[in-house]
Amino acid sequence: MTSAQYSNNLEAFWMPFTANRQFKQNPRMLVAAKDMHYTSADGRQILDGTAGLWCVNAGHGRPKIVEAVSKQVAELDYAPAFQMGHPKAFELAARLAAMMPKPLDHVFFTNSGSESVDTALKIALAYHRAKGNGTKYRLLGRERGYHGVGFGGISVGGISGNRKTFGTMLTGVDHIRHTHDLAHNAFTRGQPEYGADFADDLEKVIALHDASNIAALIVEPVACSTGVLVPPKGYLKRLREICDKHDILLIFDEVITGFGRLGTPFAVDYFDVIPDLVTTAKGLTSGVVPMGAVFASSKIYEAFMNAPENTIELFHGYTYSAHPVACAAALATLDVYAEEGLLTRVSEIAQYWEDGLHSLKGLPHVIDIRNLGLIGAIELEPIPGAPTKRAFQAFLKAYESNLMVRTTGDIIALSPPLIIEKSQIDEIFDTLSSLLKQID
Ligand code: PXG
Repeated sequence: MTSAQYSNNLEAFWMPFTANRQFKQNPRMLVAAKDMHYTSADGRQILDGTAGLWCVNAGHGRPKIVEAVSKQVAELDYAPAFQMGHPKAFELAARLAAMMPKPLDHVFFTNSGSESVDTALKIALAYHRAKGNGTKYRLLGRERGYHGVGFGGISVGGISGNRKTFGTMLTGVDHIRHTHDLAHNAFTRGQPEYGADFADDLEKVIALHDASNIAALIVEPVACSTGVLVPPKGYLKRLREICDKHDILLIFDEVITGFGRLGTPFAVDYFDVIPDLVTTAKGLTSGVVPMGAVFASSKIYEAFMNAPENTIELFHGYTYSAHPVACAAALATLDVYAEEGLLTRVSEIAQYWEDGLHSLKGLPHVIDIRNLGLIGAIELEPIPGAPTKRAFQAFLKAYESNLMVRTTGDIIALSPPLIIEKSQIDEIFDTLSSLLKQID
């Protein structure tokens, strides 16, 4: 068979998180990408309203990153990271550590957000054990949280569809309540005033299990995949205080909020709350090569450094941890971010984004609009008896109208590359405004 014949055969690829049969009847194929646009197989320019899957923060096809990756493949294609090293891994870790507030100054490399989450959960358990607190084995997450698809991530995650068919998952896990409150907070711009007290649910869960049995709480600073739930003012600070009081590690999952999405390098900076561990991926390489990184505080790293010097301190890592090509992509991505001020650029356009997004209030089916930084969500009233159908129609119509959006449930989610221009923000909301008037 020729390569064209192979690519016309859609059967073999079992697509992730996709309605396979529906897609294969009417495929949406992307063949190229540059800056803010994809090119579809039928030759259209599609405005990327989602930075791929929330990852292409620097925009597509950036020459500096392309060049760094090409050069690296030729120079050092692979090097083991177990008991061996290569310079770019250390350079990248040092640069990343310098970007994070102290004391988050150590970096463990992974290949995805899911692996970053599993890594952080394992470090949390092993940390307490290293400190002589081995009974602290329980892990806490939050309802509606998304922490990837590993068994650790779905266990602490709170999205029922991602959990219900996978057996018992991790045991010893519990969840605090989510922060969504349509009755009080519908159409709030930015962070809601109401709801800091939702954090007190953590005290309830601690009272139930006892702090002596709890290792860590993981939350997304802004819960994105579930449909963008913005934390109420004061909520994250309160979680930090409660964790401190009970010697529970706080993990921020910044797989989406990391690398400029909120107008600061990390959500840690935006909310001025410093967790013990931070998980990242996506924007680290602007999606060009898979890579994740877990930031750990010096307190955690030092707790592992007490065993005899010739022993491995943490029995964890991946064949591709600190892969040279991923490191080269990340270093070039950080250069692009720095040269173009992209990690703070969103602070300049966030108001324009918010105004455009909230101009959709009052259109048919719209029951809530939420935003923070360069993230937006439009929640639609579900069609009775057919949840998700209305938003999926919007997704298809948007694609026909040369705009890529994401939908989850009946929520349209937006997170374009950080290089977006005001005219392109207008284009996104003009397209959505006209299609919302057209769908059933
Ligand atoms: N944590 C968070 C907060 C995430 O958003 C992961 C972990 C897992 O990352 P990996 O690299 O293993 O996929 C994510 C991923 C969507 C969408 O449209 C979101 C993600 C992935 C794909 C689609 O909401 N988030």
